[in-house]
Amino acid sequence: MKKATMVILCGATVLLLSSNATAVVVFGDGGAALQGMLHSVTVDPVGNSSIDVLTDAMDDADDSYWAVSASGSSIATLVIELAAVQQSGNIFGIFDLGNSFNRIPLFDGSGFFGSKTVTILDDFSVWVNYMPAGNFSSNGFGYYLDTPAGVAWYSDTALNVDGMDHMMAYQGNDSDLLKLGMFPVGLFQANEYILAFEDQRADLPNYDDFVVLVESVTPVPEPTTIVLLGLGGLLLQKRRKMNH
Ligand SMILES: [Ca+2]
Ligand SMILES: [Ca+2]
Ligand SMILES: [Ca+2]
Repeated sequence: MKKATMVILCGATVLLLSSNATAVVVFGDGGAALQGMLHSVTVDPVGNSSIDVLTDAMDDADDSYWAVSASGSSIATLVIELAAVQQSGNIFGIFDLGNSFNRIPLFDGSGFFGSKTVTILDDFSVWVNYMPAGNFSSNGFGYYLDTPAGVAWYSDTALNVDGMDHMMAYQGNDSDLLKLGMFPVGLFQANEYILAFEDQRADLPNYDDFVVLVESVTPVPEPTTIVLLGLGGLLLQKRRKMNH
């Protein structure tokens, strides 16, 4: 058992060194549980997802914050479908990009399948299934999983008490056909993402505790990235001015 874990870790290190473009994630189980879950919801190719949970995960820096991608409408709506819950008691929801304490719960884990429609209006009021649910400071948001242990895990790893990545995100590949619970079969489109959470405080997670499919969203840069880019731009301008 120990030997197998070592091999996975070594493999990951080698891959990290050889390629910066490929996101490599260390799973405690080599990705078996989550990969099996994706296989089980894939109807074409039947039982064989073409998403590789190890190599197709988004970079952790890119999966922290999101916005609704629907265009040409002042009403921005995303749909979240529950794919799998391992343990009830977890609460999944979205939080304000500007304030991680400002959270809106969406699923409480009591049901195994369900769908919620989230709408963010021009005034950044947030509506769930067309009922008022709260107010954000922008149209940017992150995802969180609150656990019965009293610890919440965020898509922004910097907010996690153990400093570890608790959410994997996989973008639709425009080819696989998925069937989630009672929902009709649908193409896993490029504006759809599967989010997979790990609810334990563990060094080697398997990300199979809460899995949802989110539709009509697009990742946005982390605030720190924006700030750094802004600072870089200012410094560049200053340098240019000094040269003139
Ligand atoms: Ca992540
Ligand atoms: Ca992240
Ligand atoms: Ca787990």
